[in-house]
This record gives sequence, structure tokens and C-alpha cells, in this order.
Amino acid sequence: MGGRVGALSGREKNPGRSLIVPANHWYDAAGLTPVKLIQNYINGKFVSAKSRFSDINPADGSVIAEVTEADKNNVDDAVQVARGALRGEWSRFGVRERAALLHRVADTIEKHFDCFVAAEVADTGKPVSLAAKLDVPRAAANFRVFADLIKTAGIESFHTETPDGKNALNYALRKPLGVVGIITPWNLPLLLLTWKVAPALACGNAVVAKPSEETPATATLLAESMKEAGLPDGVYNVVHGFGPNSAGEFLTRHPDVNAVTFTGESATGAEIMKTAAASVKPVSFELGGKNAAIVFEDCDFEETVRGIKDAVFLNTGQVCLCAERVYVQAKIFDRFVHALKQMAEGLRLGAPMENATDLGPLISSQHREKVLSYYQLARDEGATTVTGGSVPQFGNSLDKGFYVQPTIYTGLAETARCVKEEIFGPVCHVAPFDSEEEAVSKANDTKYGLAASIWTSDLKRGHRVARQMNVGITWVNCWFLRDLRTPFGGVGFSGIGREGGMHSLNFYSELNNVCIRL
Ligand code: NAD
Ligand code: 6OD
Repeated sequence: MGGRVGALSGREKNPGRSLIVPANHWYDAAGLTPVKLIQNYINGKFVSAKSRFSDINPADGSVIAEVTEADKNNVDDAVQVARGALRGEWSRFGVRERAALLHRVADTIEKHFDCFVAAEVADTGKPVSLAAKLDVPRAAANFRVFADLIKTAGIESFHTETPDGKNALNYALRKPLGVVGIITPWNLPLLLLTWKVAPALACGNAVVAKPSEETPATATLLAESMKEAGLPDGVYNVVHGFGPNSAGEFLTRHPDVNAVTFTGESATGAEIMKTAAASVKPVSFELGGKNAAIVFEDCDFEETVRGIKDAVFLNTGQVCLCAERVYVQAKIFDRFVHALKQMAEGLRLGAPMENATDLGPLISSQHREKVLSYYQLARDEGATTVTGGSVPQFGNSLDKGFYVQPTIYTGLAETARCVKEEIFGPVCHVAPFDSEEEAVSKANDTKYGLAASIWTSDLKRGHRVARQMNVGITWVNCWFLRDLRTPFGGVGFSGIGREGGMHSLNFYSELNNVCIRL
């Protein structure tokens, strides 16, 4: 997703429309303040650019902000100041100072909590309750976890005895990679950005971040937190824009960027890999998924239905970990489908800033077209619509937003495109299975391999099935329950590498082994 093509995705829809006021504090804690100009952030300053695009509120299609699109020179400036920052004051920050600084960044996020929530809600249309419970607290937690971890991260060391009688001490030094290019998507903008920025800074790197063109606000707001926390200028930079032939490509192609960390679609990851290959940059990729949930007849039924409801519909299904394929043991299939239908129909779609809202809109008109085309395709492929399948009507301004109904299908063949392709909306296909073996085989029959969830009260079965899942993350009797020290990533089309805990620190640092003859 993303890019220039979609209706309301950006500048084409609003040529010349000026909503610009010279301010970088665009939201006040009381709610949304009408907008503003979101600028690039380079060397501790907000920097404008000639080209602009619009930041759209997905709940009603209104324009929230104008955003300055970084051109090649802006991206080059950002990379060069980041390089310079690596040689300046930042290079003299020891581990303890870096850790203290990351805690101060977390403090400022918490201090401006309501601003971050309001900005995230406006950009994404997600319910305020979700942004306040998940996105913004996780952003602060990302900084705190990596601040603490870098202080305690040990180094590898070996006392070496060679066969010919030499002795040596080997130890590994942890050094920054240099300038890290960070490219992030729109679904959990601040959470996913800080998941990369925090360990990158903990390891002493300087970063240039390119947030999604759909959700530029919180990355820019974070710049203010960095400043307030005392991060030296040039260490955290933000460039706005699109992917191909725009800031995303300029950044990944830049010869002075030492590594690229990316979260987004698998196809975009493939493009970035090609671009980054020219200068042999290390890449870390968190990509798409077509995740399975396996529900056994011995599960705690009520708890499982609630868990699957979250796994399918949280954030309007726009979480890479969402379950779009639910396999339910035949004996409880009908009862389960009925219960999940009732859950789906009980979800309150509504205005994002209302506390009672469970589901907001999809991110854009373009993305809604994609999701609705899958709803149509499911019907064409012979699915039975259990619930949803269409667009809700509100009778107010939300009708201009990008809402779709939460949707459940049954009856598709395992080969159907709707069972194979990532839709990234509030939708799942529920299919019955008889044996554990059959469930495992169906769950693993995908080119993706991000996450799976297993629902059973037989813990032995839980362990046994988890071991057979061809994914990076398996949850048993839960979903999206996170410990930030654990390895996070996917296999196959779902990614390259692992982030989380020491895995992040290892990606964001160069290890330099020192061998001393004793
Ligand atoms: P996307 O790939 O369209 O865009 C992600 C980012 O990449 C955006 O900032 C975009 O501008 C940039 N980009 C696009 N083309 C580029 C190019 N050629 N060069 C450089 N940058 C480029 O993804 P999206 O639509 O924003 O997000 C949804 C996708 O992200 C889904 O597939 C979802 O599964 C995936 N995702 C995965 C994870 C994970 O942890 N595995 C997390 C969140 C989202
Ligand atoms: O929880 C995380 O650390 C993480 N990377 C979540 C990704 C969610 C995808 O949308």
C-alpha cells in the first residue's frame, strides 16, 4: 500500500489547497487542533520542501495536514548530518548516558501522552482507546526496554587454547552500524517506528526515519520529544514522502546509509532489497502475513472466541499478526462460527475519538478498495458470508470515511485466493478440520510465516503443535501478548531476521572481535 496512486492518498486530490500555518505543535492535548504543516526534521530543525502532499483523516476524508515531501537533496542532507552526528557529541555518549537519554525520551512521550494519542488517532482513524492502550504506551516501553537492555548486554568472550599451544583472550566489541535508514508502515506508526529507533539509538547509531506517507504525524512529534530529552541534533532525522522515486527509495539507495530496517509489505521488502543490494547494506525486514489460528475442541470456548475476535478484528484487522485464517475442530465448528459472528456484530464501528468505539476505518480509500475487492472475490470464489461483506452506513460525516464491515466467511477451498493472499482488513475465513495433523498442514500451507495461535487446554498439544508451526511467533491461548526481549520476525515472505531484545541489539551493532595473544 501507500504510494501516489490512491484516491485521497495525497497531493493529487488537494492541489494547491493551503491549510498551512507555521507551527510544528499541531495537536493540543484537548483533541485535534486544525492543521498545519508537517515538515521534515533534519539536524534538529524543521525543514520545509517545495513539494507537498496531504495527510488525510481516514474517518471522514478530511485533510489534517499538509506534509512536506523530502526531495533527493533533503534526504542527502539528512543522511549527511546523521553521519556528522556520529562523529560529534553523540559519539561521546557512553552506554549509561544513552540509556538515560532513552528513558528521558520515554518520559517525554508519557508527558505528551494525549498529544501522541490524538495525532495517532487522527492519522490512522484507530479508536482512541486502542491508541491509549497499545500504541503510545508501547512507544514509551520500547525506549525503556532497550535503555535497560543496553546497560546489561554482555559481550562475548572466550579464553582460547589452540592445538599448537597458544593462548589468547577473544572478546567482541559492540560498535554502532552508523547511519540506519528506518522505513515504517501506517498501521501502528509510532509503535513500529520506536521499535526500531530505540534499539538503534541504544547502540549509538544515528537514524533517518521515513514514516508512511499515510501517517506522518507521530514520527514528527517524536522529533520534539527527542529535542526535549536532549538528543544531540542530527541523531534523529525524519524525511517525509512516498516509496518509489521519493524519500523511501532515496534513503534505501543512499550509499552513506549503512543499514536499512523496514516494516511493510512483502513486495516492498523485495524492492528495497534490490535497491539496498547495490551497496551491500544489511537489512532487517518485518513483512506481511496470512496468519492461522487453530482452535481445538478442548479449548476454553468463551476465552477463545474473545481471543479470536481480537486476533481478527483489532485495529480493523490492520495488524500484520492478525489471523485471517481460522481453523476450528469440526465438533465445535458451528457453535464457534455462531459465537464469533455474534462477537463481530457486537463491535461498535464509529468515530475514532469516541471512547465507546471498537473499530475505526481502514487507512485509506485505496486500501478500502483493495479490501472490498477481496470481499467480492470471496463471494466469487464461492464463500458463504456469515456476517459483513459490505460498507456500513452511518448517516453522518463518517460515511465519507473508509469504513468496512467486520466480515466472516466460510466455505472456501484452501486454494482460494482469499485464503492465500494477505487482505489486511477486518476479515477472516473459518474452516473446519478433523485431526491435529490436518490443522497443522493447512496452517503451514502458505508462502508467509509470521505468526500463529493455538487454542487448546491440552498444554502438551500446545507445545507439540507450536513446534510444528512454520512461523516466527506462535502464541498458545493468547495473541499479540508481547515480551519485548523475545525474538520477533517471520519466515518466508514474512521477513528476514529477528528483532526484539538482544536480536535488535545485534542487528543495530557491528561486532568487532579483538583477539589478544596471552
Ligand atoms: P508498504 O510496504 O506499502 O509501505 C511501508 C513503507 O515503505 C512506507 O513508508 C512506504 O512509503 C515505504 N515504501 C514503499 N515502497 C518503497 C520503496 N520502493 N522503497 C522504499 N520505501 C518504500 O506497507 P504498508 O501498506 O504501509 O503496511 C502494510 C503492510 O505492512 C502489510 O503487508 C503488513 O502485513 C505489513 N506489516 C508487517 C509487520 C511485521 O511486523 N511483520 C508490521 C506491520 C505491517
Ligand atoms: O509488537 C511488535 O514489536 C511488533 N513489531 C508488532 C508488529 C505488528 C504488526 O502490525
